[in-house]
Amino acid sequence: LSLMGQLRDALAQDQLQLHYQPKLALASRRLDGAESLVRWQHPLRGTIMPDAFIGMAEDTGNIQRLTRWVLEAAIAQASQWRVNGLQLGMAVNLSARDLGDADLPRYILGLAAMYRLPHEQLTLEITERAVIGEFEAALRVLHQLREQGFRITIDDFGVGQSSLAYLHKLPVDELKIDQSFIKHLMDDANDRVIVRSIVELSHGLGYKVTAEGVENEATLDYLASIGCDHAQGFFVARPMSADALVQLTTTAL
Ligand code: G
Ligand code: G
Ligand code: G
Ligand code: MN
Ligand code: NA
Repeated sequence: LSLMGQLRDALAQDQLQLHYQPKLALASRRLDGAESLVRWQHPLRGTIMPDAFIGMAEDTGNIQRLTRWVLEAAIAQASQWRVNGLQLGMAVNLSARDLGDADLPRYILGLAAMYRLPHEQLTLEITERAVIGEFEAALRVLHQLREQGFRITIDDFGVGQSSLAYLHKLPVDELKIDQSFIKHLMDDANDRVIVRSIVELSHGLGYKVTAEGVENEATLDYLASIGCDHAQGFFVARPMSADALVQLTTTAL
């Protein structure tokens, strides 16, 4: 049986699992959130990473079920942390197809109510690509989510076919600078110009800004010095289990 055929079973048989990558607030140097990243624990092939099956899920009509599974698992986890006294924002990646699901806002609203999660603690990460296709429909979904107090982030900012002309038309709370601009930041003056400009653009439009792919301390310090709000990356922490994340946030950094 192809992987495609097995994805449906994976959903039914609880073979999916979430890892969480912490997010560091640069002003306070505190971990104050996490991004959920899905993995498929395949009984024979071991761990399969999302790049190998998200596109497939989109092509085979399984993405709606997959996204809804991820949303419920992530919201349940954030709610659990909250009950245990840990205030951490939770970010969930949406795929391009998800914004064509007109019922998504109602589904998310239902989960937030069921798990008693304050809406501002949930962030939906979308890529620029996601809003280009069915622009009007995507815009409706995003507006409904944001009106309910959920947060919207543009993920991988700077590498999509984004147009600055429509950026300000999107209901957005945050830009996440793509890791390709961050990786060589301390060796590449041009990347520093680009990153400083994105930080200024974000703040000028009233958005927060996160840098992803931070792999060393010099980069972290530089980002803090230019007023970037949050950082994510292997230097801060790798994606990890929920338990490992709790350990990390409760021990001093
Ligand atoms: O750590 P990593 O290999 O997990 O992530 C690879 C890619 O898969 C990233 O672009 C990430 O946004 C995407 N991804 C991870 N988890 C999910 C998910 O639950 N849904 C969607 N649509 N994409 C995800
Ligand atoms: O009452 P209910 O279980 O639906 O609320 C769950 C949580 O979501 C509560 O903590 C409540 O404060 C929050 N919440 C409910 N509706 C909204 C809303 O419209 N906006 C925001 N920001 N939070 C809401
Ligand atoms: O597209 P998105 O930003 O959602 O995907 C995050 C992806 O980036 C995941 O695959 C995650 O494991 C990976 N990632 C997170 N931090 C780093 C980092 O510091 N370096 C590298 N190379 N990858 C990272
Ligand atoms: Mn992301
Ligand atoms: Na990203």
